[in-house]
Amino acid sequence: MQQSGQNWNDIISSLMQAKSKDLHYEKVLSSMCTYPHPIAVEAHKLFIESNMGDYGLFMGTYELEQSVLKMLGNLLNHSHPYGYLTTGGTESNIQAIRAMRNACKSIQNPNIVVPTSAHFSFDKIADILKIEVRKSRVLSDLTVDTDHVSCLIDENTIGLVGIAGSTEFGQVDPISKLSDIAFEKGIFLHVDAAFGGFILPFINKDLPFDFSLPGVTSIAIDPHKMGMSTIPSGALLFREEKMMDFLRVDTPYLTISSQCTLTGTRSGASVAATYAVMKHLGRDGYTQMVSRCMSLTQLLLQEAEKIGLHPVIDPVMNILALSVSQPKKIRKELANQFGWQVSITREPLSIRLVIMPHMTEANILAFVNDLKSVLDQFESSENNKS
Ligand code: 0PR
Repeated sequence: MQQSGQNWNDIISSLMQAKSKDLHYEKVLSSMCTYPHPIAVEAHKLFIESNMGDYGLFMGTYELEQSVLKMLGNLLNHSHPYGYLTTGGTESNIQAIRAMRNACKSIQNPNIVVPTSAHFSFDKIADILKIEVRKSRVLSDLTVDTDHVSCLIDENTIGLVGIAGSTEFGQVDPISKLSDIAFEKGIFLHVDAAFGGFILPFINKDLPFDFSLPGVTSIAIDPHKMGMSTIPSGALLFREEKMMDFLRVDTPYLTISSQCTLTGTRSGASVAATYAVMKHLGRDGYTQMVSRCMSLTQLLLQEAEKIGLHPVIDPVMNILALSVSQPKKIRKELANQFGWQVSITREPLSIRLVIMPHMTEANILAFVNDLKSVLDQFESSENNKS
């Protein structure tokens, strides 16, 4: 750090220089985040100093958090859920499994069963919580094979995880079957709806995933993904209050006597942002936004089919995975020649496109045009070789 302070003009110029190197979301088809809603941004700014780590000092923000939990409970079929607003899906997943583990202290070598399609936060969980994470195979439609889940359960299994909107393919596991298994075995079931939680309640698909299923004990849902809130905004909800006690530590010198959260200091700005955007959009606003993303996904699918490409699965959500022969090369060329950001999936290999609210019809058409041009170049270089 330099000795004397800089003036704002100099600072803003270096900030803007840095920002000019950041990509704009318009050409990003690889992200589950998007521009936050302007109302969320305003609310975030208003509460910028609020620290939920010591919420006795910020009782107004605490009340907003309770309102958000109530709204999320309403969305997920629980009239009075317990939980808190996290930094995102990773923290929610860690805390859900930590609560299970602490609830089963008598089990020496606990394990959980998650689908192979689970987000990599479960690998962090294995490492941090020192718990065995067993991976269950998926069927050809990329939903978890519940017969295999049952095979992997033993006397040390404390819980299962189901995904409602998988990271790579946007697929939804048969949560109601997992709920039956968990209920029957008397073990926990955590649903990772970090992405799908703000989609499934707004589309007409018979894919139950929430607290309406008796075996579901906790849910992760992220306002900073399809909820249009600011980063960092996640949420962890439990069916029962006692699960919070398994996370509780004493905090003797704060205005509150204990904390159930993973982080200490915690953004109250994110709480206000999530409250504001949920109040502002309401069910109608989210339904409109999600249905627009789903229509754009269908448009992208139709246009991709016109150039001879096929989806790995019929998109359930606003994620489209296209089977192509050289996904890594295609990804590179799309970025280098045209500035598009796409990602690739592991198994099966494909290019993965997430159609977030920042996408437009014009951009979808432009993207398919550029994708065709990359595929044509590959074809002609193959022809030249032979
Ligand atoms: N669970 C699911 C189903 C997820 O898809 C993700 C993240 C998480 C949990 C973890 O959430 P946090 O990252 O909020 O802790 N899914 C995206 C991914 O890892 C996150 C992301 C978002 C990645 C924007 C890139 C990006 O540009 O792919």
